[in-house]
Amino acid sequence: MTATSAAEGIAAFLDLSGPVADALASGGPVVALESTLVTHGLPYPANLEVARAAEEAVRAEGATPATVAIRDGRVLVGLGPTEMESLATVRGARKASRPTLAASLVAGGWAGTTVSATMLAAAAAGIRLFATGGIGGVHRGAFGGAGEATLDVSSDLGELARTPVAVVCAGPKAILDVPLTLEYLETQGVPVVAIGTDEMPGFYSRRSGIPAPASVADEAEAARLVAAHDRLGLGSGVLLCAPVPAADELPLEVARAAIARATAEADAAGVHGPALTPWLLARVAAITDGASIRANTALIVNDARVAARIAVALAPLRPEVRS
Ligand code: PSU
Ligand code: MN
Repeated sequence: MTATSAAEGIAAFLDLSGPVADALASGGPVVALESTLVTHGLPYPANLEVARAAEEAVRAEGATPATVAIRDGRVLVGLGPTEMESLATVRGARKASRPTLAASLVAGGWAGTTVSATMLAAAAAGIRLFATGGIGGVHRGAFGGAGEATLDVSSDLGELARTPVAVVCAGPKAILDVPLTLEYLETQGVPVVAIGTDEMPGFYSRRSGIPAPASVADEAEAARLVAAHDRLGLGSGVLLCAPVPAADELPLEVARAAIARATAEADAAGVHGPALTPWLLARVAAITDGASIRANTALIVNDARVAARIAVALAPLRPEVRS
């Protein structure tokens, strides 16, 4: 049977863990977590540590974590400890996004789900909040500039435009063209909201030097905004941005220099396509002697905590429990 909507189609591939199924059935707060940052974004064992710590941070706030990943043709929503370990250590895991979702399911084995694929799974499962590190966006040079246009724009942006899930991140990844990413999201009708600051959080760094399109004071206000956006039925997501904790940030100048070098090296090496983001993250980690990994880990855990607080505040604002 051909499904008539992504929610209906993906629902047939979902395997919810016991705790996630229970939480959803009772209308409790649930936070989806993605897994490409585990399979492609961070090296072992930092990847396993952050996956566990992000789940712990969600639980500590009274919500249920639901890490999403693909295994053997099924979309798992909620992983047990053994599954988490396999995901973090398996070699050759695929990177599943909207364009590669079908291939990742057909291939068998493990795939990490990117922001776009995780949003699709969350929406199909009835999960409203989702935490990641940094969303994908418009890569530098995507629309030309010094060289030829690459048109490398992450499918994360199209997903935010068409799937009603609120995504908490520490800003678009700093390896991107952040101003163009914000323009693209505005064109696509996606609210971009910074929490507790007027500036866009800069992923590895608290600051970016770029004004945020909108701001809220705290998680409670963010929850009210998400509830209002939901009631409008616009069908799109919301992007909520929380800065990396000060103790673990990369100073903005250090991050900028490392990214400039990594980007030039990627150009020279001809790296492009889905391999580009993981390649740049790994190069920045090497150039900063691992300092970027510490920042990346801290911001992911912080985003999970913030998303859980919003999910808890949102639960009473949304009495209509999905059946
Ligand atoms: N956040 C991180 N590390 C990551 C990612 C997010 O801290 O590796 C992943 C997300 O899964 C996001 C993906 O969707 O990077 C973007 O990849 P691309 O630019 O190829 O669309
Ligand atoms: Mn891309």
